[in-house]
Amino acid sequence: MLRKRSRLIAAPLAAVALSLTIAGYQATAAEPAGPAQKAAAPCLADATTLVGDLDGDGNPDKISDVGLSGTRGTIQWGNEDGSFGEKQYVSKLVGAKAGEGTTAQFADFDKDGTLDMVVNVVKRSEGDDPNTARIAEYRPGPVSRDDLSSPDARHTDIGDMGEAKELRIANYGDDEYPDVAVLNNSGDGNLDRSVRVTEPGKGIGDWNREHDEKYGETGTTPEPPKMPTDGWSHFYERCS
Ligand SMILES: [Ca+2]
Ligand SMILES: [Ca+2]
Repeated sequence: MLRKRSRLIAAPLAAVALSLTIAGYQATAAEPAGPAQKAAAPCLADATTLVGDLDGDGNPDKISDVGLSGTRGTIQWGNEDGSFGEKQYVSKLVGAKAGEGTTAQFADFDKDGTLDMVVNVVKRSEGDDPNTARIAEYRPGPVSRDDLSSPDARHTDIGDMGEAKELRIANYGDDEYPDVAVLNNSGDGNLDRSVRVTEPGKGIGDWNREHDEKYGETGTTPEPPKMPTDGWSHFYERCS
């Protein structure tokens, strides 16, 4: 009788010891990997401010786009302690000259966790004929803090067939990849909404007739095409 009782007690004790061992093992495995960790997913501080890592140092940076039209963007680089540096204009960072207009948009277009950018710099036209862009690039992040350059930058055809007046984040096709809408001055008083749809894993694509017929719109200076306004808020949650 006595022996049987002690065995009944021993079994639950062994079970407790085993579960403690498992709990200890799990705690070790769940520990953070250290400073090489990736920055948190991009999020919105408010409707016109995106927070996410753009230069690849793992610290979130702050990108503001008053009006969401890509024309007056600023960047504040993030510090390790979570604070942000001074506001710097995108136009100045990319080296725009006097008389040039800069439009730029930021999002994680290729969904690799680091923010990317699309930038267009063009001498503003004064007559009916649009000017061709001096800089028209898709720059996958990380980009340089000094001049927003990217080793993987490539030419986009934004500004090859007109002058970009606005760049806006758009949602075409309702997938998880942010797209771009361009307010394009095609000359003689015509203003078009020209679209660039993002190709999964590649970033924004070039002009394409099918996309243009589906999502584009033509207009004029007095009656411009409607431009998207939900941009970032469609793809990013508010920061918690
Ligand atoms: Ca950063
Ligand atoms: Ca990216």
